[in-house]
Amino acid sequence: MRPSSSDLIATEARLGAHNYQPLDVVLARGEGVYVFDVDGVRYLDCLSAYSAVNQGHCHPKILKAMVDQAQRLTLTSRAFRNDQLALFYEELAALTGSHKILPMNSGAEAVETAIKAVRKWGYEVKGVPEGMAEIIVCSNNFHGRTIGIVGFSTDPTARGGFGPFAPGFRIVPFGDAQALAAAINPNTVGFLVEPIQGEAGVIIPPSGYFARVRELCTGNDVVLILDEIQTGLGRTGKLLAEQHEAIEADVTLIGKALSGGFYPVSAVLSNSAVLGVLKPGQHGSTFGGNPLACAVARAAVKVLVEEGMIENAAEQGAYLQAGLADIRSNVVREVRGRGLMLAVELTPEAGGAHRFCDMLRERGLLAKDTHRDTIRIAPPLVITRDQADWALEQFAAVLTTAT
Ligand code: IF1
Repeated sequence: MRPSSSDLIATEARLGAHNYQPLDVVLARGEGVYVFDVDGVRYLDCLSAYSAVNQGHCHPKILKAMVDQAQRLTLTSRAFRNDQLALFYEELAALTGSHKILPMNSGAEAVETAIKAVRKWGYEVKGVPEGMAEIIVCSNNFHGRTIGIVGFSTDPTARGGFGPFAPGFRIVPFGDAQALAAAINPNTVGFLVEPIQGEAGVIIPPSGYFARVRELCTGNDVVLILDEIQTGLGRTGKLLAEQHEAIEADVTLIGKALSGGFYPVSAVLSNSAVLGVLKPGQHGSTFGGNPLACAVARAAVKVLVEEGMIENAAEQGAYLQAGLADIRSNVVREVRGRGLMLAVELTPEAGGAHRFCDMLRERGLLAKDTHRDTIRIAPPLVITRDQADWALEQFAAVLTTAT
Protein backbone atom coordinates (compact mmCIF):
# COMPACT_ATOMS: atom_id res chain seq x y z
CA MET A 1 0.00 0.00 0.00
CA ARG A 2 1.14 3.55 -0.69
CA PRO A 3 2.12 5.43 2.45
CA SER A 4 -0.60 7.84 3.57
CA SER A 5 0.05 11.50 3.94
CA SER A 6 0.09 11.19 7.73
CA ASP A 7 2.70 8.38 7.50
CA LEU A 8 4.87 10.58 5.32
CA ILE A 9 4.49 13.56 7.63
CA ALA A 10 5.40 11.42 10.66
CA THR A 11 8.50 10.05 8.91
CA GLU A 12 9.60 13.56 7.96
CA ALA A 13 9.19 14.65 11.55
CA ARG A 14 11.24 11.70 12.78
CA LEU A 15 14.13 11.79 10.31
CA GLY A 16 14.28 15.33 8.96
CA ALA A 17 15.84 18.40 10.49
CA HIS A 18 13.00 20.62 11.62
CA ASN A 19 14.16 23.74 9.79
CA TYR A 20 10.74 24.14 8.15
CA GLN A 21 7.15 24.06 9.32
CA PRO A 22 5.24 23.27 6.13
CA LEU A 23 1.48 23.16 5.71
CA ASP A 24 0.42 19.53 6.09
CA VAL A 25 -0.34 18.97 2.45
CA VAL A 26 1.75 16.28 0.76
CA LEU A 27 1.99 16.99 -2.95
CA ALA A 28 2.54 14.29 -5.51
CA ARG A 29 1.93 15.91 -8.90
CA GLY A 30 1.79 19.30 -10.58
CA GLU A 31 0.47 20.65 -13.85
CA GLY A 32 0.35 24.33 -14.82
CA VAL A 33 -1.10 26.36 -11.94
CA TYR A 34 -2.29 23.24 -10.13
CA VAL A 35 -0.71 20.78 -7.72
CA PHE A 36 -2.30 17.54 -6.50
CA ASP A 37 -1.81 15.85 -3.14
CA VAL A 38 -1.23 12.14 -2.54
CA ASP A 39 -5.01 11.61 -2.45
CA GLY A 40 -5.50 13.39 -5.76
CA VAL A 41 -6.98 16.57 -4.25
CA ARG A 42 -6.28 19.54 -6.51
CA TYR A 43 -5.00 22.93 -5.34
CA LEU A 44 -4.35 26.21 -7.12
CA ASP A 45 -0.72 26.99 -6.26
CA CYS A 46 -0.35 30.60 -5.15
CA LEU A 47 3.27 30.24 -4.05
CA SER A 48 4.92 28.78 -7.16
CA ALA A 49 7.74 27.35 -5.06
CA TYR A 50 8.70 30.89 -4.06
CA SER A 51 8.55 31.99 -7.69
CA ALA A 52 10.67 29.18 -9.10
CA VAL A 53 7.81 27.74 -11.14
CA ASN A 54 6.76 30.93 -12.93
CA GLN A 55 6.26 28.85 -16.09
CA GLY A 56 3.77 26.55 -14.32
CA HIS A 57 4.40 23.08 -12.92
CA CYS A 58 6.02 20.54 -15.22
CA HIS A 59 5.90 22.72 -18.32
CA PRO A 60 5.96 20.20 -21.20
CA LYS A 61 8.58 22.03 -23.30
CA ILE A 62 10.98 22.44 -20.39
CA LEU A 63 10.36 18.81 -19.47
CA LYS A 64 11.21 17.73 -23.00
CA ALA A 65 14.41 19.79 -23.04
CA MET A 66 15.39 18.23 -19.72
CA VAL A 67 14.69 14.65 -20.78
CA ASP A 68 16.40 15.08 -24.16
CA GLN A 69 19.48 16.58 -22.57
CA ALA A 70 19.55 14.05 -19.71
CA GLN A 71 19.68 11.26 -22.28
CA ARG A 72 22.69 12.84 -23.98
CA LEU A 73 24.94 14.45 -21.38
CA THR A 74 24.31 15.79 -17.88
CA LEU A 75 27.57 16.95 -16.37
CA THR A 76 31.08 17.54 -17.61
CA SER A 77 32.36 19.95 -14.95
CA ARG A 78 33.89 23.16 -16.22
CA ALA A 79 37.23 21.37 -16.64
CA PHE A 80 35.86 20.54 -20.10
CA ARG A 81 33.46 22.44 -22.32
CA ASN A 82 29.92 21.42 -23.18
CA ASP A 83 27.80 22.24 -26.20
CA GLN A 84 25.00 23.99 -24.24
CA LEU A 85 26.84 26.66 -22.26
CA ALA A 86 27.62 29.01 -25.16
CA LEU A 87 24.02 28.88 -26.36
CA PHE A 88 22.77 29.58 -22.81
CA TYR A 89 25.08 32.62 -22.64
CA GLU A 90 24.10 33.85 -26.07
CA GLU A 91 20.34 33.64 -25.49
CA LEU A 92 20.46 35.12 -22.00
CA ALA A 93 22.76 37.96 -23.07
CA ALA A 94 20.52 38.79 -26.03
CA LEU A 95 17.45 38.85 -23.80
CA THR A 96 18.90 40.86 -20.91
CA GLY A 97 21.56 42.98 -22.60
CA SER A 98 24.22 41.60 -20.25
CA HIS A 99 27.83 41.52 -21.34
CA LYS A 100 29.12 38.77 -19.05
CA ILE A 101 27.41 35.83 -17.37
CA LEU A 102 28.51 33.47 -14.62
CA PRO A 103 26.32 30.40 -14.07
CA MET A 104 25.80 28.94 -10.60
CA ASN A 105 23.11 26.76 -9.01
CA SER A 106 21.25 28.26 -6.07
CA GLY A 107 20.28 31.86 -5.56
CA ALA A 108 22.52 32.14 -2.51
CA GLU A 109 25.49 31.04 -4.63
CA ALA A 110 24.74 33.76 -7.15
CA VAL A 111 24.69 36.31 -4.33
CA GLU A 112 27.98 34.99 -2.91
CA THR A 113 29.50 35.07 -6.39
CA ALA A 114 28.50 38.70 -6.87
CA ILE A 115 29.97 39.65 -3.50
CA LYS A 116 33.28 38.02 -4.41
CA ALA A 117 33.42 39.61 -7.86
CA VAL A 118 32.43 43.07 -6.64
CA ARG A 119 34.98 43.02 -3.82
CA LYS A 120 37.71 42.01 -6.26
CA TRP A 121 36.57 44.72 -8.68
CA GLY A 122 36.83 47.15 -5.76
CA TYR A 123 40.47 46.28 -5.16
CA GLU A 124 41.62 45.89 -8.75
CA VAL A 125 39.60 48.52 -10.58
CA LYS A 126 38.31 51.05 -8.05
CA GLY A 127 41.56 50.94 -6.05
CA VAL A 128 40.17 50.29 -2.57
CA PRO A 129 42.95 49.31 -0.12
CA GLU A 130 43.20 45.52 0.36
CA GLY A 131 40.79 44.14 2.95
CA MET A 132 38.79 47.37 3.25
CA ALA A 133 35.98 46.86 0.73
CA GLU A 134 32.49 47.57 2.00
CA ILE A 135 29.18 46.46 0.57
CA ILE A 136 25.97 48.21 1.61
CA VAL A 137 22.81 46.14 2.06
CA CYS A 138 19.30 46.94 3.32
CA SER A 139 17.53 46.16 6.54
CA ASN A 140 14.96 43.36 6.22
CA ASN A 141 16.87 41.98 3.23
CA PHE A 142 16.60 38.37 2.15
CA HIS A 143 19.39 37.09 -0.06
CA GLY A 144 19.77 33.46 1.03
CA ARG A 145 21.06 31.23 3.79
CA THR A 146 24.86 30.96 3.61
CA ILE A 147 27.03 32.15 6.47
CA GLY A 148 28.16 35.09 4.36
CA ILE A 149 24.62 36.17 3.59
CA VAL A 150 22.93 35.61 6.95
CA GLY A 151 25.79 37.58 8.47
CA PHE A 152 24.29 40.75 6.99
CA SER A 153 20.66 39.79 7.62
CA THR A 154 18.71 41.84 10.16
CA ASP A 155 16.33 38.96 10.89
CA PRO A 156 17.20 37.39 14.27
CA THR A 157 15.71 34.03 13.17
CA ALA A 158 17.88 33.90 10.05
CA ARG A 159 21.16 34.91 11.75
CA GLY A 160 20.82 34.17 15.45
CA GLY A 161 23.29 31.59 16.75
CA PHE A 162 25.19 31.27 13.46
CA GLY A 163 28.06 33.71 14.04
CA PRO A 164 30.84 34.70 13.81
CA PHE A 165 30.21 36.44 10.52
CA ALA A 166 32.28 38.11 7.82
CA PRO A 167 32.94 41.84 8.17
CA GLY A 168 32.60 44.32 5.33
CA PHE A 169 28.86 44.96 5.24
CA ARG A 170 26.94 48.05 6.22
CA ILE A 171 23.15 48.12 6.63
CA VAL A 172 20.85 50.99 5.64
CA PRO A 173 17.03 51.20 5.69
CA PHE A 174 15.33 49.98 2.50
CA GLY A 175 13.71 52.74 0.44
CA ASP A 176 15.78 55.54 1.99
CA ALA A 177 18.13 57.04 -0.62
CA GLN A 178 19.43 59.62 1.81
CA ALA A 179 20.60 56.89 4.18
CA LEU A 180 22.39 55.23 1.29
CA ALA A 181 24.07 58.51 0.35
CA ALA A 182 25.24 58.94 3.94
CA ALA A 183 26.60 55.38 4.15
CA ILE A 184 28.70 55.53 0.97
CA ASN A 185 32.40 56.20 1.56
CA PRO A 186 35.53 55.77 -0.56
CA ASN A 187 35.73 52.07 0.35
CA THR A 188 32.17 51.31 -0.74
CA VAL A 189 32.31 48.88 -3.65
CA GLY A 190 28.69 47.76 -4.01
CA PHE A 191 25.07 48.22 -3.01
CA LEU A 192 23.14 44.94 -2.89
CA VAL A 193 19.35 45.30 -2.90
CA GLU A 194 16.10 43.59 -3.89
CA PRO A 195 13.90 45.65 -6.27
CA ILE A 196 10.91 44.61 -4.13
CA GLN A 197 11.65 43.00 -0.77
CA GLY A 198 10.08 39.55 -0.88
CA GLU A 199 10.62 37.87 2.46
CA ALA A 200 10.09 41.19 4.22
CA GLY A 201 6.47 40.98 2.99
CA VAL A 202 6.43 42.29 -0.61
CA ILE A 203 7.69 45.77 0.24
CA ILE A 204 7.72 48.21 -2.69
CA PRO A 205 10.06 51.17 -2.24
CA PRO A 206 8.89 54.78 -2.71
CA SER A 207 8.74 55.88 -6.33
CA GLY A 208 11.95 57.57 -7.41
CA TYR A 209 14.02 55.56 -4.93
CA PHE A 210 15.77 53.44 -7.51
CA ALA A 211 16.41 56.35 -9.88
CA ARG A 212 18.22 58.07 -6.99
CA VAL A 213 20.02 54.83 -6.05
CA ARG A 214 21.25 54.54 -9.63
CA GLU A 215 22.55 58.14 -9.54
CA LEU A 216 24.30 57.61 -6.22
CA CYS A 217 25.97 54.41 -7.39
CA THR A 218 27.09 55.93 -10.68
CA GLY A 219 28.27 59.13 -9.04
CA ASN A 220 30.32 57.31 -6.40
CA ASP A 221 31.67 54.44 -8.50
CA VAL A 222 29.62 51.90 -6.55
CA VAL A 223 28.39 48.71 -8.25
CA LEU A 224 24.59 48.44 -8.12
CA ILE A 225 23.75 44.77 -7.55
CA LEU A 226 20.06 43.97 -7.96
CA ASP A 227 18.92 40.67 -6.50
CA GLU A 228 16.20 39.71 -8.98
CA ILE A 229 16.21 36.07 -7.90
CA GLN A 230 12.59 36.41 -6.85
CA THR A 231 11.43 39.51 -8.78
CA GLY A 232 13.08 38.55 -12.08
CA LEU A 233 11.93 36.51 -15.04
CA GLY A 234 8.45 37.92 -15.37
CA ARG A 235 7.18 37.74 -11.80
CA THR A 236 6.42 41.48 -11.55
CA GLY A 237 5.04 41.77 -15.09
CA LYS A 238 8.36 42.73 -16.68
CA LEU A 239 11.31 40.51 -17.54
CA LEU A 240 13.25 42.23 -14.76
CA ALA A 241 11.75 44.41 -12.03
CA GLU A 242 14.38 47.10 -12.75
CA GLN A 243 12.39 47.91 -15.88
CA HIS A 244 9.59 49.35 -13.73
CA GLU A 245 12.12 51.82 -12.40
CA ALA A 246 13.68 52.60 -15.79
CA ILE A 247 17.15 51.80 -14.49
CA GLU A 248 19.83 49.24 -15.27
CA ALA A 249 21.81 47.46 -12.61
CA ASP A 250 25.53 46.83 -13.06
CA VAL A 251 25.10 43.31 -11.73
CA THR A 252 21.81 41.38 -11.79
CA LEU A 253 21.22 38.12 -9.98
CA ILE A 254 18.68 35.62 -11.27
CA GLY A 255 17.79 32.10 -10.18
CA LYS A 256 14.60 30.26 -9.24
CA ALA A 257 12.48 30.53 -12.44
CA LEU A 258 15.62 30.42 -14.59
CA SER A 259 14.91 26.67 -14.69
CA GLY A 260 11.13 26.81 -14.36
CA GLY A 261 11.56 24.78 -11.19
CA PHE A 262 13.14 21.73 -12.80
CA TYR A 263 16.64 22.15 -11.52
CA PRO A 264 18.65 24.63 -9.46
CA VAL A 265 20.06 27.16 -11.93
CA SER A 266 21.19 30.69 -11.09
CA ALA A 267 23.32 33.27 -12.82
CA VAL A 268 25.21 36.48 -12.25
CA LEU A 269 24.62 38.90 -15.14
CA SER A 270 27.06 41.76 -15.29
CA ASN A 271 28.80 44.45 -17.21
CA SER A 272 32.25 43.49 -18.50
CA ALA A 273 34.15 45.27 -15.76
CA VAL A 274 32.87 43.37 -12.71
CA LEU A 275 32.88 39.74 -13.88
CA GLY A 276 35.96 40.63 -15.93
CA VAL A 277 38.10 40.55 -12.77
CA LEU A 278 37.64 36.80 -12.23
CA LYS A 279 40.53 34.73 -13.57
CA PRO A 280 40.83 30.93 -13.92
CA GLY A 281 40.75 29.18 -10.57
CA GLN A 282 39.34 32.11 -8.61
CA HIS A 283 35.72 30.94 -8.59
CA GLY A 284 33.66 27.98 -9.74
CA SER A 285 31.21 25.20 -9.03
CA THR A 286 31.04 21.50 -9.93
CA PHE A 287 27.50 21.83 -11.27
CA GLY A 288 27.48 25.49 -12.39
CA GLY A 289 26.99 25.79 -16.14
CA ASN A 290 26.43 22.07 -16.67
CA PRO A 291 24.75 21.02 -19.90
CA LEU A 292 21.55 19.80 -18.23
CA ALA A 293 21.16 23.09 -16.37
CA CYS A 294 21.88 25.09 -19.53
CA ALA A 295 19.44 23.10 -21.67
CA VAL A 296 16.70 23.42 -19.04
CA ALA A 297 17.34 27.15 -18.55
CA ARG A 298 17.31 27.80 -22.31
CA ALA A 299 13.89 26.17 -22.57
CA ALA A 300 12.59 27.87 -19.42
CA VAL A 301 13.52 31.34 -20.67
CA LYS A 302 12.24 30.60 -24.16
CA VAL A 303 8.74 29.57 -23.03
CA LEU A 304 8.56 32.50 -20.63
CA VAL A 305 9.02 34.90 -23.54
CA GLU A 306 7.39 33.02 -26.42
CA GLU A 307 4.26 32.07 -24.53
CA GLY A 308 3.57 35.61 -23.37
CA MET A 309 3.92 34.78 -19.68
CA ILE A 310 5.46 38.13 -18.78
CA GLU A 311 2.58 40.09 -20.34
CA ASN A 312 0.12 37.70 -18.71
CA ALA A 313 1.74 38.35 -15.33
CA ALA A 314 1.18 42.08 -15.81
CA GLU A 315 -2.42 41.59 -16.90
CA GLN A 316 -3.57 38.97 -14.41
CA GLY A 317 -1.52 40.59 -11.67
CA ALA A 318 -3.30 43.92 -12.11
CA TYR A 319 -6.62 42.10 -12.26
CA LEU A 320 -5.97 40.08 -9.12
CA GLN A 321 -4.66 43.07 -7.23
CA ALA A 322 -7.74 45.14 -8.14
CA GLY A 323 -10.00 42.22 -7.23
CA LEU A 324 -8.30 41.75 -3.88
CA ALA A 325 -8.51 45.47 -3.16
CA ASP A 326 -12.27 45.33 -3.89
CA ILE A 327 -12.91 42.75 -1.18
CA ARG A 328 -14.70 44.56 1.63
CA SER A 329 -13.25 43.07 4.76
CA ASN A 330 -12.32 44.58 8.08
CA VAL A 331 -9.39 42.20 8.47
CA VAL A 332 -7.55 43.57 5.42
CA ARG A 333 -5.12 46.37 6.12
CA GLU A 334 -3.47 46.67 2.71
CA VAL A 335 -3.26 44.95 -0.66
CA ARG A 336 -0.01 45.57 -2.49
CA GLY A 337 2.29 44.14 -5.11
CA ARG A 338 3.44 44.35 -8.68
CA GLY A 339 2.52 41.91 -11.40
CA LEU A 340 1.95 38.52 -9.81
CA MET A 341 4.03 39.30 -6.73
CA LEU A 342 1.16 40.18 -4.42
CA ALA A 343 0.47 40.42 -0.72
CA VAL A 344 -2.56 40.94 1.47
CA GLU A 345 -1.59 42.40 4.81
CA LEU A 346 -4.13 41.73 7.54
CA THR A 347 -4.85 43.86 10.55
CA PRO A 348 -3.14 42.84 13.80
CA GLU A 349 -6.62 41.95 15.14
CA ALA A 350 -7.12 39.34 12.40
CA GLY A 351 -5.18 36.84 14.48
CA GLY A 352 -2.41 36.06 12.01
CA ALA A 353 -2.29 35.05 8.36
CA HIS A 354 -1.64 31.38 9.09
CA ARG A 355 -5.26 30.49 9.85
CA PHE A 356 -6.39 32.24 6.66
CA CYS A 357 -3.91 30.14 4.70
CA ASP A 358 -5.40 27.05 6.39
CA MET A 359 -8.90 28.12 5.34
CA LEU A 360 -7.69 28.76 1.79
CA ARG A 361 -6.14 25.31 1.68
CA GLU A 362 -9.47 23.76 2.70
CA ARG A 363 -10.94 25.55 -0.31
CA GLY A 364 -8.24 24.25 -2.64
CA LEU A 365 -5.84 27.19 -2.75
CA LEU A 366 -2.28 27.11 -1.42
CA ALA A 367 -0.79 30.38 -0.24
CA LYS A 368 1.89 31.14 2.31
CA ASP A 369 1.77 33.45 5.27
CA THR A 370 4.76 35.60 6.05
CA HIS A 371 5.57 37.84 8.99
CA ARG A 372 2.49 36.73 10.88
CA ASP A 373 0.03 39.14 9.25
CA THR A 374 0.74 38.90 5.53
CA ILE A 375 -0.59 36.43 2.96
CA ARG A 376 1.74 36.19 0.00
CA ILE A 377 0.09 35.49 -3.37
CA ALA A 378 2.31 34.49 -6.28
CA PRO A 379 0.68 32.01 -8.69
CA PRO A 380 2.47 30.71 -11.78
CA LEU A 381 2.51 33.31 -14.56
CA VAL A 382 0.30 31.07 -16.73
CA ILE A 383 -2.78 31.72 -14.59
CA THR A 384 -5.87 32.49 -16.67
CA ARG A 385 -8.59 35.05 -16.04
CA ASP A 386 -11.02 32.29 -15.02
CA GLN A 387 -8.53 30.85 -12.57
CA ALA A 388 -7.90 34.34 -11.19
CA ASP A 389 -11.66 34.81 -10.74
CA TRP A 390 -11.90 31.50 -8.91
CA ALA A 391 -8.98 32.51 -6.66
CA LEU A 392 -10.66 35.85 -5.90
CA GLU A 393 -13.83 34.02 -4.85
CA GLN A 394 -11.83 31.98 -2.38
CA PHE A 395 -10.03 35.02 -0.97
CA ALA A 396 -13.34 36.89 -0.67
CA ALA A 397 -14.99 33.96 1.11
CA VAL A 398 -12.18 33.57 3.60
CA LEU A 399 -11.56 37.26 4.25
CA THR A 400 -15.24 38.07 4.76
CA THR A 401 -16.53 35.01 6.63
CA ALA A 402 -13.80 35.40 9.21
CA THR A 403 -14.95 38.86 10.19
C1 IF1 B 1 13.67 29.37 1.80
C2 IF1 B 1 11.39 34.10 1.24
C3 IF1 B 1 10.87 33.72 -1.08
C4 IF1 B 1 15.39 35.32 -2.51
C5 IF1 B 1 16.16 36.40 -2.94
C6 IF1 B 1 18.10 35.10 -2.90
C7 IF1 B 1 17.41 33.98 -2.48
C8 IF1 B 1 16.04 34.09 -2.28
C9 IF1 B 1 15.51 37.72 -3.20
C10 IF1 B 1 18.15 32.68 -2.24
C11 IF1 B 1 15.30 32.95 -1.78
C12 IF1 B 1 13.53 31.99 -0.69
C13 IF1 B 1 14.21 30.78 -0.19
C14 IF1 B 1 13.14 30.10 0.64
C15 IF1 B 1 12.21 31.15 1.07
C16 IF1 B 1 12.34 32.16 -0.01
C17 IF1 B 1 11.55 33.32 -0.01
F1 IF1 B 1 10.31 33.69 1.87
F2 IF1 B 1 12.40 33.99 2.03
F3 IF1 B 1 11.23 35.37 0.92
F4 IF1 B 1 11.15 33.36 -2.23
F5 IF1 B 1 9.83 34.47 -0.96
N1 IF1 B 1 17.49 36.26 -3.11
N2 IF1 B 1 14.12 32.98 -1.40
O1 IF1 B 1 14.06 35.47 -2.28
O2 IF1 B 1 17.87 31.75 -3.22
O3 IF1 B 1 19.53 30.06 -2.40
O4 IF1 B 1 17.11 29.70 -1.94
O5 IF1 B 1 18.00 29.52 -4.29
O6 IF1 B 1 12.98 28.42 2.18
O7 IF1 B 1 14.72 29.73 2.35
P1 IF1 B 1 18.15 30.17 -2.93
